[in-house]
Amino acid sequence: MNPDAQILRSLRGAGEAGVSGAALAKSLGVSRAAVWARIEELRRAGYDIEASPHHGYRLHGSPDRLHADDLLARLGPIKVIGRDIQVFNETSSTNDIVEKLARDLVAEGIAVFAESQTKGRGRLGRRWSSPAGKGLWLSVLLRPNLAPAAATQLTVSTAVAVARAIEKNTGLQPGIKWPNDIVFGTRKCAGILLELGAELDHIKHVILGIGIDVNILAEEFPEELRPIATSLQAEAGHPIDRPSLATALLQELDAVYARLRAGDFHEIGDEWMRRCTTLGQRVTIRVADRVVTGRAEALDEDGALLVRTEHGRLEHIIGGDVSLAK
Ligand code: BT5
Repeated sequence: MNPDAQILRSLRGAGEAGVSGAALAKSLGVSRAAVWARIEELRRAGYDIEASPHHGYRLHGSPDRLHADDLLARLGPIKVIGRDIQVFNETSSTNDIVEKLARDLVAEGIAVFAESQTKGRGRLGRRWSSPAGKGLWLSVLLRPNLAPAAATQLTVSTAVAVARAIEKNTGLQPGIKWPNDIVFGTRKCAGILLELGAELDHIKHVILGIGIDVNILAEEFPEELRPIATSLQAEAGHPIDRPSLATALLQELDAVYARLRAGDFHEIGDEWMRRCTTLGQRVTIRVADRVVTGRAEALDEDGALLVRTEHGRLEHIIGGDVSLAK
């Protein structure tokens, strides 16, 4: 962990008691003057750090900005996801950045955030609106030991992690609409985009893109999204702290990924079913040029949606757009 992350972790750990410059200097193995210089730099980045002769340094507040060192400092012990973090002010799409990292053979677990994306994308080349400083727009590189057909497990697990993080951090209870929407009622507040690098029988890497609308006011959405989108602030009635939501999200992603690797998808699948607003409904699903209508009955062990059609046949659906049937 680098010095800024260590300083922020010590300050957060110490709370109101504060931590002395001498103690920080000792744990970092640098001079007190060097600690002071880092503290000044953190203050310039918006951290409200008090220095007093009695308490040493105390952290009173942090900026509403994502800061890689601060996220690392907040994360605590994780297994894979969040081992390394990068934050960009602006990029085309965080999935593009992670795609490059994947090609450079970077290890799995790195998470890349951007404060804004100029070409955020959804599935099938759709656009994803990603205004600056108002959401969490991130991508994570994974190298799971899964067959390509089981990739839907990752989408389902990610949806569970996103829902858990939102719940933990805001007290709100979002629903999951199969396969990749996090919703309040009929409005979407988060989406998931999985991009695979795969050979016929195994996945080389997965780029897990997640977009969460955090502090966007209803009237700030582009007009075409207003009827279908919502944000956590709009639902909660107050702004949400993005760095702490980002931390909770990485922790929950790490936890579900650990379960998935241990072969415990059924456990995640059960939680998904409890949170899912699609099950039990009559749905219409567009899969490429096919339309399937029926009752959404369950999820199978690969994360596919099982739909009972009018003719009594059970269809396994592994991707597509779901809408409620009339
Ligand atoms: C998704 O696609 O829901 C996947 C969204 C993934 C976005 C993240 S952000 C970080 C990473 N980098 C990227 O470039 N992408 C990922 P899909 O199910 O195809 O939904 C796309 C549709 O959602 C659009 O056609 C709009 O109707 C709607 N939409 C666009 N922006 C939205 C927003 N900010 N909030 C809610 N809905 C939105």
